[in-house]
Amino acid sequence: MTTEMQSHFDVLLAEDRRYRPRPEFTSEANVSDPTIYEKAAADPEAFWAEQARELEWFTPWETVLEWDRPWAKWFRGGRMNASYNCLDRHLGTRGAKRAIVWEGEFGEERTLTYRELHCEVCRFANVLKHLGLRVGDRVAIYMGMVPELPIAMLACARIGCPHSVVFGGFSPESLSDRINDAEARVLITQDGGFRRGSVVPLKQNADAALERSASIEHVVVLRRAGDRAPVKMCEGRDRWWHELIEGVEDECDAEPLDSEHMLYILYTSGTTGKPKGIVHTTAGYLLGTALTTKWVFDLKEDDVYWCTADIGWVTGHSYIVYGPLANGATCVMYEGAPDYPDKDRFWDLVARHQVTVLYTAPTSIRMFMKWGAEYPQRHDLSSLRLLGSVGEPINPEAWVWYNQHIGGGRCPIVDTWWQTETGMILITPLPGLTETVPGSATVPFPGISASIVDENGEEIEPGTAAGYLCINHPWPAMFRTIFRDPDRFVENYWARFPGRYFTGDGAKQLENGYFAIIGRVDDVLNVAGHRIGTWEVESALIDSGDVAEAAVVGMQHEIKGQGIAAFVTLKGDIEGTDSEQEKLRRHVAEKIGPIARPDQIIFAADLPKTRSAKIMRRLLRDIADGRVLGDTTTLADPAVVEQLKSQYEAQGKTE
Ligand code: 7RM
Repeated sequence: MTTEMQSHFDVLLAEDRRYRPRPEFTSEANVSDPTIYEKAAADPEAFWAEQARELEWFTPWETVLEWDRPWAKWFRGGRMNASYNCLDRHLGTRGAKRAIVWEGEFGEERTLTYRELHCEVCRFANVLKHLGLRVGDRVAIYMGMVPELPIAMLACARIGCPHSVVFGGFSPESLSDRINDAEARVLITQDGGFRRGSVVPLKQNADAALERSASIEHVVVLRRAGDRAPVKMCEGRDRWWHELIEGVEDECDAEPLDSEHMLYILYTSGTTGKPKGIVHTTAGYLLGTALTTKWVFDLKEDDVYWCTADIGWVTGHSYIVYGPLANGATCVMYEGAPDYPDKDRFWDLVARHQVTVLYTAPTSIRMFMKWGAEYPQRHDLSSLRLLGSVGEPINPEAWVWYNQHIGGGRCPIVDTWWQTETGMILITPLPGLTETVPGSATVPFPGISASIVDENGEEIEPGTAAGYLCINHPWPAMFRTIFRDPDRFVENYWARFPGRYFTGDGAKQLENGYFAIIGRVDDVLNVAGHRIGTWEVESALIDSGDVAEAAVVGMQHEIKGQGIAAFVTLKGDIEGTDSEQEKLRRHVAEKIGPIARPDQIIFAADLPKTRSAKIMRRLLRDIADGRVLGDTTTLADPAVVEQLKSQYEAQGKTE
């Protein structure tokens, strides 16, 4: 941590930077009794059990928690179904209520009531059964933001087939890696998706992926782009969605699944190796996401809720699909880009659909800030009553701008900290109770215990130093393992600080106990709220064939929070030209996906290494951020770093 950062934290708690909940908000809030924290802390299992009774169970559980560290079983003996809880349960009271209000990039609209959504999910679940899928078989889903994506997920959940959703921006190779690891039998995709007016050729990418993925027996293709994305259908393997559902029964019993039945796998970047398959199970996950949705977003019956994430990431899984639908909420879903056709698209959507709760990422907020307040000012945003932030630390300037220009100064902001692994929000304000402070996610959710520890695992006193953020006790939506790699699960998360879950984040507790998250302390970057392993980008660079050695580090980026800087040593006589830079950038984008495209590529004759030949990333980070260089005494060859620095200054170019 830099001294600059230290002073940044000291001012966070200044009196003029505190936002108290307005009494009008508190009096109507879902949670307004502050003793909830003590009650939950006194007996977390009783707390979770009480909340779990709000869900619909086919068979009640026998034990709330079995904790054979780090292996957790929540609600053992219980049977339920996530799709049933998101749909069937609402039919009596909310059948005609809007579940999904979808808008395509070109402005077309589609509304699905709970009854209609139930019907579509049942039909598609029957289709999946007819394709021969049985409980436990995995299904890969590679789609854009269309209603059929949540329909496909809920259909899988209904028949007990874990889904593995792969973000539509990922490359064919990323897709096939994920299919192969999960050994998926069916792939659901679409002809093409729309983004900023152009077509993303999803089916074509899927075809390329399937050249290396033998486990897939059937491909279901949704028609979305039509003539704009011509596809080749592979005889005996590929079928159109609309043909398959024709005449299929619209009733399909929800499978009564064990509480610990695998609901889904979602791949996320780690420190080394390929992305890891994060495994979430049924009952605990649904409880965690449903309860946090209700309490953190203060969700009421007539709210119109919009989470702007893509369902390809965990935020979309937990807070577009499972959490909101379990609450019977009306959810807005938008297919396209925020600047299409113009930079006011989000605000146009908010005003037209009368959105009341908006959940988005700091990267987007910083982008809106840069575009200027004139865009939100074009629209009436007075329907909004609560704002959320997720994915990265939100800088106080962006927080204050969000509050003023989007929230009109009247909406509480919930800065929610959580991870793919945690499944549910863990550190967050409760909007009717918690005094907020721009730049801090505030306090653990009721029933959650978090600490900051030092190198030796000793707890650090609030208001003193920064350290490692850990969660001290199991929570219901926690991931249960890494798919087919239990050793890595233990090693990565539970071994470093015995007795605690290590998040991989650095953080500090302010004097009042509030948590301020600094960012990842491992070799994982957070680019625009998306996790990318430095190792993945390095492998992609090496794979180009031109690179002898590569070291990738994060660099400060005005909008994305973190950008990607790659220090590269080229092979033999390959020259470090502009076109070589462009070639490498393009190669990484093709290999992983456009989100991994490096912002800077710095060619270097040598990389700074210790005498034991470890690349000193700390120094590279200092160079990339233009800081005074840290300690260089352990370098094998101190001249390398000076040379690098001057090379960087001469050729480093940000896109
Ligand atoms: C939900 C999600 C997780 C990483 C996490 C942090 C960072 C997320 C916040 C945050 C500061 C926040 N899942 N992070 N939320 N940092 N304040 N409110 O993003 O698995 O993709 O990423 O994101 O570093 O470890 S994720």
